[in-house]
Amino acid sequence: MNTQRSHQLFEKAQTIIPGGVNSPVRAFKSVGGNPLFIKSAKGAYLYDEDGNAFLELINSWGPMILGHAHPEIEAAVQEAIRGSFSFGAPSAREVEMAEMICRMVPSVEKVRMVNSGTEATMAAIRVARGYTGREKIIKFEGCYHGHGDSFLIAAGSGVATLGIPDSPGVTQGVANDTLTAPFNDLAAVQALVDANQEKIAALILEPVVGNMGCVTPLPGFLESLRQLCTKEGIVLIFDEVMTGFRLAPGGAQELMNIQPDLTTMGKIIGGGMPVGAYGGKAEIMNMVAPAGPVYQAGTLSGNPIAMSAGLTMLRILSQQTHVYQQLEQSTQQLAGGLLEVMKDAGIPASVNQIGSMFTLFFTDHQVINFETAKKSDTVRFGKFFRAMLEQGVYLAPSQFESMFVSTCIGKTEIDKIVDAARKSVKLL
Ligand code: HOZ
Repeated sequence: MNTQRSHQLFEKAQTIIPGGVNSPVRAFKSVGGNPLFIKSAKGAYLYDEDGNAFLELINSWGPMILGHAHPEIEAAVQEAIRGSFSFGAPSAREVEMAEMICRMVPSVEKVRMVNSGTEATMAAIRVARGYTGREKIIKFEGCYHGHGDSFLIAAGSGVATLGIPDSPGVTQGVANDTLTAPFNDLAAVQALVDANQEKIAALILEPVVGNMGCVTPLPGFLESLRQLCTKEGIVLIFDEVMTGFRLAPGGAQELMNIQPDLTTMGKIIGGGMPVGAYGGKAEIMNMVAPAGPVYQAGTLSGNPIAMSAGLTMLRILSQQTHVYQQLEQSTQQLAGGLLEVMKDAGIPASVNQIGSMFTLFFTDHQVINFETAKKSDTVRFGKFFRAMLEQGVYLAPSQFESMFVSTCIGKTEIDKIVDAARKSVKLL
């Protein structure tokens, strides 16, 4: 495969951008080789600067549920652009977006738009602290909630990929206020709560984790967390940046029938454009300025172009709910096909899959938390990643990320990916 132009761009980028990329996982550090520079994408395919085409399973880390450059979303953006790019003042589309989110997400009564999932989670814990008058938060090892200081303790995703334990630059005070427990371990959460009575403002988690690879909650885990938080006056925050609108129209909370107090959302509500939001019970959201004393603001929040893209995608998803069944079926087939390839080749592997999210772990242990995810053979994953790339399939460049399937992945694409895997395992 000719990657000369990508190679040149990476050489240059490293001299002027830290590590040559604007987000660490993209650097391919844990899988080896140099990152490809993407020129465009359409449907199920990415096209790089050298003209190579890749069937892809990242979908911008979630939002491209309908595939890249969906014609209706493209048209909505073009239409919006004619009315300028940013107002820094309220617009009707923001009201429409808030109505749409409140209608689709069961627990959200009021919502505030921001510009990324990171902003959403940072604001959500500030609001929870303001509401409860408490300072500590609980998060789970391997759950990633963006790069806010409080969340870089035992964070999954890029931090795990690069083997960075906890980031320098996070103060001891912040670290002291962040308590961590293993995912799916209720006893550990109970112990933290018992040891910190009346001190815990919020418990935040990805209800289905995407950032240590895809990890699902064990039966009863979310229900027990809900009960515990209600009993102890702790604000339960679901980070649905990846799962919101993807696992069901109302996200993981609809699928699993659990109502958090606050929900954080991200790129999906921008149809892939830079957007985030946090919302939940009106009583808690009324703490946010100017309704209440907790400050949070942003010139680009509710940006008209991003609102148009996101609204169009959410409208399609809320009207065509059959897509969720289609996504579930195609993802099951794809994940099942890949697992079979590994079994046939005698390679230890396991798959976690829910809706259109899945991870193929190179371990035969069941992966239920970060500890078990780390048992995966990451060197073998790297070889598999590179072999698949050579066959024209672009996987997430880390064992500790979820794959995201779009509606553009049908039988033909699944067969191609499974076939590429059959060829690739010969090189492992
Ligand atoms: N680790 C991020 C997703 N979980 C990667 C985002 C990016 O590189 O764009």
